[in-house]
Amino acid sequence: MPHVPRLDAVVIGAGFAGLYALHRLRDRVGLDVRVLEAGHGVGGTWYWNRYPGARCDAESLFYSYSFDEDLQAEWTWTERYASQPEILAYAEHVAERFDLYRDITFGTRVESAHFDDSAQLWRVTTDGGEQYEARYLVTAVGCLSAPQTPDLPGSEDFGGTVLHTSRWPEEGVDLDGKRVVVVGTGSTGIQIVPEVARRAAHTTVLQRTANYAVPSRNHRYAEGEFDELRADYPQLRRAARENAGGLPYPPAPDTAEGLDEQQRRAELDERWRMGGLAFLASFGDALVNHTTNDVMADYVRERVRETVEDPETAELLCPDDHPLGSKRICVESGYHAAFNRDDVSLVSVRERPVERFTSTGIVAGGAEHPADVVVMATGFDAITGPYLRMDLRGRDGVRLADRWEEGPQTYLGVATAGFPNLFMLTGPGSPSVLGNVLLSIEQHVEWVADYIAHLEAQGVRTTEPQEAAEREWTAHVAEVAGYTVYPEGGSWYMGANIPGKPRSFMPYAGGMHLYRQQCDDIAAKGYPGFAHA
Ligand code: N01
Repeated sequence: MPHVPRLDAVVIGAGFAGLYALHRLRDRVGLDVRVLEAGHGVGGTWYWNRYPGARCDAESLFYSYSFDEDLQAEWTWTERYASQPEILAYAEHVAERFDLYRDITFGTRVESAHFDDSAQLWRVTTDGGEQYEARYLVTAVGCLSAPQTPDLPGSEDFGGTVLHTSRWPEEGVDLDGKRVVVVGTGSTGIQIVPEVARRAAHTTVLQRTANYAVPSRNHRYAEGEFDELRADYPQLRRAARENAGGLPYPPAPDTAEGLDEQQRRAELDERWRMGGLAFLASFGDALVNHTTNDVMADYVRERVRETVEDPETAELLCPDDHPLGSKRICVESGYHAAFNRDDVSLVSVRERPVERFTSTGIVAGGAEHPADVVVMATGFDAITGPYLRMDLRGRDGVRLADRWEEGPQTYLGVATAGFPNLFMLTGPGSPSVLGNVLLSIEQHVEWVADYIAHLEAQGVRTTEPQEAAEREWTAHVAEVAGYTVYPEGGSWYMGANIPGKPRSFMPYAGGMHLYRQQCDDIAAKGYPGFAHA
């Protein structure tokens, strides 16, 4: 019989959530923890997404851990928006600094986790056949970690290279002088296109949906600039925690309604000048009032037409079928301007889709596009995908895929009924991706670790949500989303990018600050809504 390690907790994933969960559960709560990670290093999304141009669209100042004063005092970011290599280096630094590596097993993908009712344990099996037993299962699997590639006929005949952006090889890809086709114009496509255009002989961009993209205004920090910003950390971190998106941009008018054209423009010009996601916060009701939303959308379209020289291309790049922000807004550095190059072409695949590969290219928009490299910037089976691609089974062998057949159901986005001692970090029904995800991660890890410490102190063996509490929370998540424009975008937030996936707005849109209050309130009251045994 192979030896099966018995642990207090198995954590799946060594991204920012998994790293902090390991630190908190091991070093604060005192548990014996093992992290199982599919990649060969820490960093999660920043380990996998190595494509040219990959960087964070939240400012480095906010997209970093706040839990340790010395860490934040000593780490220096070099750019306003950190690039993938810099964020990866930060994750590695954190893993070293808190001595995390010794409890992480790399190159190990969890294939299944089954709850054993009689032993009251999770039995975890990996792709290498190893097994683990643990009292707690903590999923730090990320929201955007299950890549989605369209299933196109003819791929076996294609003589070139096909790559999904989130599986970009560590050694890079030689794009110099190549004919490159990029499929997809979400945040990833919008980041990679200018980089590809700089190197390729010809770049063809296949666009199904034009997305709202605002300029990043990224820059390298000048000498001493970051030190000055960092000096404000106590206040900035407080402000982030009190903010709906965890990104405390300067205060904005409540609405564009009732303002005259000049006042609206002044606000939008200022936000455009600031760059980045601050634009989404130009008016307080941007995501709940169509009048405001239309004003902002018109402004973005106007700026696209100003930037892109060819009027037909400019029109194609103007988003026109969803409210601004209902699909994740993109942050660009030279995306629109790239279409002013002679060697970059835009092809709409809205009416005539991407059909198939040939031996020399790809057929899309009714024509064949010769290609040496096809880049699939086609996104992810978001939020629930990473869960449902594993074989997760709770009490009585019930499969999570069956429980969530009509969409995810959770209590606080942290736990799901029938799956005892399973804690999801940034799970469906939590704010997760709707803002500064690192702050979401910290809040989740701290809340879960405190709860586990409570369970340990009380001698509780298992906890799971009561079905009524879960129903109520799931209905609340849908109700809050219903007040916003979010459900109107055919987005990955809604599961709309995956054929056959149930449509429901998966993140909690009520704001990170209010979510935090609700979680704290539940903890203060002794965790109502959970059943302890
Ligand atoms: O994925 P997406 P992503 N034929 O799903 C198109 C985060 N992120 O990797 O919109 C043709 O947004 C699809 O078209 P449509 C961020 O949260 C952050 O870009 O479905 N096209 C769409 O254009 C982001 O939102 C950062 O009509 C097809 C694109 O592929 C999330 O990750 C950077 C197609 C997919 O866009 C996901 O972004 C990068 C097909 N068969 C990502 N299938 C930063 O921090 C799909 N598409 C900056």
